[in-house]
Amino acid sequence: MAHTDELSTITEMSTYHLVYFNMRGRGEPIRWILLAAEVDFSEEIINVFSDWKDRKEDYDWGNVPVLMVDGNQLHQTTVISRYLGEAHDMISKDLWTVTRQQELVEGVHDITYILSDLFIARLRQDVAQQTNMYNKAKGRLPIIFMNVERAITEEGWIYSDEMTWVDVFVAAYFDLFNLYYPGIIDNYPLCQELVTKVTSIPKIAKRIEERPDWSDFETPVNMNPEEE
Ligand SMILES: N[C@@H](CCC(=O)N[C@@H](CS)C(=O)NCC(=O)O)C(=O)O
Repeated sequence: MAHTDELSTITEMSTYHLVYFNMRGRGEPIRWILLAAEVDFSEEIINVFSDWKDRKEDYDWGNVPVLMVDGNQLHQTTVISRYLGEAHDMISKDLWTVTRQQELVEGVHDITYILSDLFIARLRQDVAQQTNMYNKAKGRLPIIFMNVERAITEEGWIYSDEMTWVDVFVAAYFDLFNLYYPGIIDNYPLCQELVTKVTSIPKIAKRIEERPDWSDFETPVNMNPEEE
């Protein structure tokens, strides 16, 4: 992955400010990549229920996460994550490998749209829609785990012999998915091992230990209306 010396110098000196809700959600993979890269960053936590309506228009795309890079807004979870990976040399080097990695990243990230529909339905007490989304995600997750399982190399990383941002991104989401659907990762030993390795990175382990409890919006409690 070629980037010029000039660009590398700029990114090494960049300041990062992550803006997200009082949730794990799409903020968590970005936080974990920042922590794995061992770079300084500040954070702004917006309360989704009380403060978001007054803040939404501050952001070019009207949503978060936003990574402020030297004061510039960067949007889109997977783009922010890839940018940080490139800027801090947590990337594979050839085009086909990074493309296959991105394929998995997008496949994993797609689930977030189903989960957010589920949480919105739960908030609206729309039981039919919540059940539908719960089952949709549940049906989709094994496909995701299976594809990642197949992509993990003997060294234990995704299409790579060393850790990249993709491993951190995927592990952050797998950690969340396994909390939402307990035990869903159990059939995928390589995925489990990947999560264990990433969550053992000291700064990430500390984040997991200290992170706030779930917000009401995204809590795993009462995910499945049929179980209540
Ligand atoms: N494609 C965007 C989706 C961002 C998104 O929908 N964010 C949600 C929070 S996770 C949001 O800002 N919701 C509030 C709103 O749209 O008003 C990404 O991947 O970052």
